[in-house]
Amino acid sequence: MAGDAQAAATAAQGSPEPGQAAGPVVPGLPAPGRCLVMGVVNVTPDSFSDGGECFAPAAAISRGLRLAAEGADIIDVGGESTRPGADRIPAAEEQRRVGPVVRELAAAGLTVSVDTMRAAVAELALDAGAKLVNDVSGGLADPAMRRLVAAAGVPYVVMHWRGHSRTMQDRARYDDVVREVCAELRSGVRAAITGGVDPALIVVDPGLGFGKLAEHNWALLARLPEVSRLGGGPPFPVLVGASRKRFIGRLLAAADGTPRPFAGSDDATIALTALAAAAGAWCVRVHAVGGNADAVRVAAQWRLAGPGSAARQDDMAPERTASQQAPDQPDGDVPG
Ligand code: PMM
Repeated sequence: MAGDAQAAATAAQGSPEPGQAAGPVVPGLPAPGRCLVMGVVNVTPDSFSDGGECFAPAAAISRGLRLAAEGADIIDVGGESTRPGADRIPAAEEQRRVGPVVRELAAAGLTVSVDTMRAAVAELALDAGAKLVNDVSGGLADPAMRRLVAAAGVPYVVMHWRGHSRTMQDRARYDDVVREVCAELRSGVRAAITGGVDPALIVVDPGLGFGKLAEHNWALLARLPEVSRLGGGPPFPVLVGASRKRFIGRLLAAADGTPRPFAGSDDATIALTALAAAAGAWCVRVHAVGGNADAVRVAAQWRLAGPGSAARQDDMAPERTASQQAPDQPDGDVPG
């Protein structure tokens, strides 16, 4: 039962930090009573934002340990670049990249998630000690993924996704981005639940930058409570991955229009973290942890002090139960 599972998870992971309001809880993961911070370790030569820095396993492991020391609650290890235009790599190469890093970080006692679209990679990572599967394709890239996650009984991030990186920006066409992303996420969540995944273990993610233009990302960020409820229904925990994405660099462009480089957008990421956490986000996925770890604490205090506190109707307060079924709103005429 989700109620029991959530209570057990909270007990296992410790009580909320002093003075913190309860937030969404995902069984088996840390539950400090505030928005979680997920630190990114990309074991790739060519990622979006930090490509190449952690390609060697030793560098990736020490990055993960450092991010945890700086306050990351979860370390997200990925071996395949998802930057726009990227080509896929073979599954065996992805396994070779993430396996040793996940194993070492999990052995050091960290909560590790694996960022992969492939069931075979997720399986290897779970065997190596990962506790969460972060699937940017939301179950669309590999038909075996939902079965694997259901059998493993681990938390599962269903991200909004319309296709692989090579062509995803061609699909950045929406009439009403929030409505369409919610509807498409609803289909992914429903498929996961139909495939046997416990609804209490599902996290949703609007997929910022994946088949989206800047205006789409901003609309989704400004309406996170609707994303959490997939347009109208009980809330799911929401993961937000805005860190170092191009739409932030464009916002901060120089007078001549040159986008701000990735590393120069960390302060803006911290601002977004505070806003997302204050709106009730469950977790933020970030590259530079320190300032974001401070921001989620500021946001928790902000929520605690605000009118109605964590029970506000307009946000993502925890009211889900295991009896929650697949959301049943119609998908409408959303393009596939
Ligand atoms: N973004 C990237 C990779 N993985 N996972 C989730 N759940 N959400 C995201 O927004 C997300 C992700 C791409 O960013 P990176 O290359 O900077 O890691």
